[in-house]
Amino acid sequence: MLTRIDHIGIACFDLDRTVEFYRATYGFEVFHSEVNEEQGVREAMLKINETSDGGASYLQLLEPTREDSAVGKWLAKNGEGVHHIAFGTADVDSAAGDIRSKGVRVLYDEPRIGSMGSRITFLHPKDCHGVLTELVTSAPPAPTDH
Ligand code: MC0
Repeated sequence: MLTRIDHIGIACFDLDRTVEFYRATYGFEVFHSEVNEEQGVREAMLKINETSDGGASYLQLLEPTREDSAVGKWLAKNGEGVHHIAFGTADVDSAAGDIRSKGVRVLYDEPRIGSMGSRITFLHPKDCHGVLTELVTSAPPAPTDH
């Protein structure tokens, strides 16, 4: 059902400086960046590796776009660091339903739009031993011209 670590979300105060740290220290380059206004984040995805399910694993660097966003509130309380983990699945609706049936709070009634057009939902950290946990179904690859 859950077939990979899709990403690890890392909260930071300054996205550009944090991207530069990961580039200079480890050689990781930005694969994709975007602003997600609904989530209140500016983000950079650093691809670490492809995975055997056809997906990939990323580090996701997150800078809040507003103080009252989830990441803004978390940063004010905790400072920089790992904010959440995300598991990849081919079917986020099914995975969320299955996990909800086990008594874990799923935060959204319907998945929302995440990085790179993915569909995402979150599990409450208090039901997951303190770890904010995200479920992700990647967007299908864009059709290629032949
Ligand atoms: C909050 N808590 C956490 C936490 N955030 N614990 C572990 N990890 C986190 N990241 C804990 C707090 O310490 C607090 O515990 C309790 O949960 C309630 O937190 P709060 O500060 O009062 O905040 P709430 O309740 O308003 O919101 C917490 C909640 C929220 C998890 C429901 O952050 C949320 O809806 N998160 C999901 C969306 C999200 O995180 N978006 C940003 C990434 P105590 O013990 O003090 O009561 S967007 C993203 O990642 C997208 C773009 C993508 O992947 O594509």
